[in-house]
Amino acid sequence: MNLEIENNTIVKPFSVGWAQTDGIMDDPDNHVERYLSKLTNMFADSDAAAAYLEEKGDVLLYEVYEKSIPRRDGELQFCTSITHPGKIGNEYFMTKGHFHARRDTAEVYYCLNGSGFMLMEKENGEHGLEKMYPGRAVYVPAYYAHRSICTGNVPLISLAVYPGDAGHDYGSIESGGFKHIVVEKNGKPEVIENPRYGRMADN
Ligand code: M6P
Ligand code: ZN
Repeated sequence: MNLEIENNTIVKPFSVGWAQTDGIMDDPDNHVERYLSKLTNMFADSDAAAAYLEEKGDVLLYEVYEKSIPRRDGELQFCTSITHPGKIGNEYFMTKGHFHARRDTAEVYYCLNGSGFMLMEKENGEHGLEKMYPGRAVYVPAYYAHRSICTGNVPLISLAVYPGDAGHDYGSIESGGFKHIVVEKNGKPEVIENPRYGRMADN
């Protein structure tokens, strides 16, 4: 991508529609799909992830519809995030999760459908877990990595808005993971310590 051209792009006023129940944007510039086969290692029980793939085949964990907005200070990125229902072992389907490359940038998620959690963790271990359900908005402060987790039977759909130049940093999450995970226990979601914290990249 040529950043110089991108940074000089003039954004004209526009609007876009998307269905509240399935989160599909009418006219997206980009549609990202994340499948289990590429993400087995992000689950605490990666053996259960491999077994799931073997038994049921590949499955779409989550997807994102977004408009192309210049990645510069002053603009706002916005997209819909759709996390599908399901579990690997007892851990719910979720997004990869990321820090913002520019750490001093926040994000707002407004839940449109489904139910679940937003897990937020700072590099120093401080964390927050907020419930997501229709009509609820979550504020992810600057310096917090964040991940959407779907704990219901239908997709968790949110609108996300964040600074134009925030960027995504997946590195430390891919290698170390989040300190906490959300699992089903006695039929209900529960947050526990991640048994593979710090060594998610190991097999
Ligand atoms: C939300 C936003 C996006 C993000 C997406 C998927 O829609 O936060 O910026 O890309 O969720 O999450 P991830 O990038 O962690 O896979
Ligand atoms: Zn973000």
